[in-house]
Amino acid sequence: SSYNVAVVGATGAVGTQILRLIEERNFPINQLKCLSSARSAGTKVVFKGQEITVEEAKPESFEGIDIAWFSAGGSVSKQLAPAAVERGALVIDNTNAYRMDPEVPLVVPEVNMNKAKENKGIIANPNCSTIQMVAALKPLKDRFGIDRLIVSTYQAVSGAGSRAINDLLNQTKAALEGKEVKGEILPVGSLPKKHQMAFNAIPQIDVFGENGFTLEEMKMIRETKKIFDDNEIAVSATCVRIPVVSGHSESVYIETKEDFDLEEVKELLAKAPGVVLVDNPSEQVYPLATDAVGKLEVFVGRVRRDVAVARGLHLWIVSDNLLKGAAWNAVQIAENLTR
Ligand code: 11C
Repeated sequence: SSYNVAVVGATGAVGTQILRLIEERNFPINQLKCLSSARSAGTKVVFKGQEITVEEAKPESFEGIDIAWFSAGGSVSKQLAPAAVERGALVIDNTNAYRMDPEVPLVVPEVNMNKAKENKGIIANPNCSTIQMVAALKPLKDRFGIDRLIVSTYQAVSGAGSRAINDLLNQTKAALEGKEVKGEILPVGSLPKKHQMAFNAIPQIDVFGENGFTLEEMKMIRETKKIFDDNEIAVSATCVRIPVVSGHSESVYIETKEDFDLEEVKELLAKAPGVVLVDNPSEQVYPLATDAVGKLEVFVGRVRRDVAVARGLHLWIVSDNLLKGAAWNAVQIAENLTR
């Protein structure tokens, strides 16, 4: 069978990748609707050689739609996902709007695809930095258990959308030409103060909460517990934006419940679905953002035991934040459900 599908946010950084994936992978489509906010309506996109005009997303847009991917921001999802569900669509939502809703499964296929079937019309796609981390940790958690997890991220600007990419490129050019460098988007579009992103590292992704952690950090903490269905796991995060266009990198430290053998850890990672072990330090081989971009997998390397804590393990985890971190995870959920 084939499906009537809608892509909401079709002109955005993630929506563009969803369209590319469902085209390249021949997702079984009967009808495709490209939707967006009023601002981008009228834009044309090309799908399988045909020009499609992007329409403004309205409740009626979802009449007859079977599957709707949403990636046009949380407020659009809050406003329109219920209207899509009422009309019989399955919504796969890329935003933060429904992730912590107890009625909504939060799904990474390699970890908890079984939860997807419990949906009541909406399935949430986790935050990009969470997805790549839990996909890599899943086989280790299953085998050894995890008591504690500390992650520091090195996140690409495409996570903040296509305007943030342009901002980084413009700033870099200005800096190299010796002109004044003025940030326009980052760290947070909606906050008054902007920082230089070119040649910099910014320890703020999204707004700060009262506990001193940013929303991005709290997303990693809460989502990890929900996806692993484990409230006991102690998770802490520091999220940092770096001047990379795409590909999030993460330094992850875990303390396992049971003793582990390092060779077994590597074997488990090497055969885990969706995970590629890239770990040969003597040859300077480890995951790099530049190698991960355009790929669907999560890359893991720098696998080593902590020097002080016997059950402490360090990993370096890299993936394309727009693909496994967003578009691919969302398309993969749909592929698994329709197969
Ligand atoms: C970033 N992780 O890199 C964010 C983007 O909750 O889906 C993803 C925001 C989200 O800026």
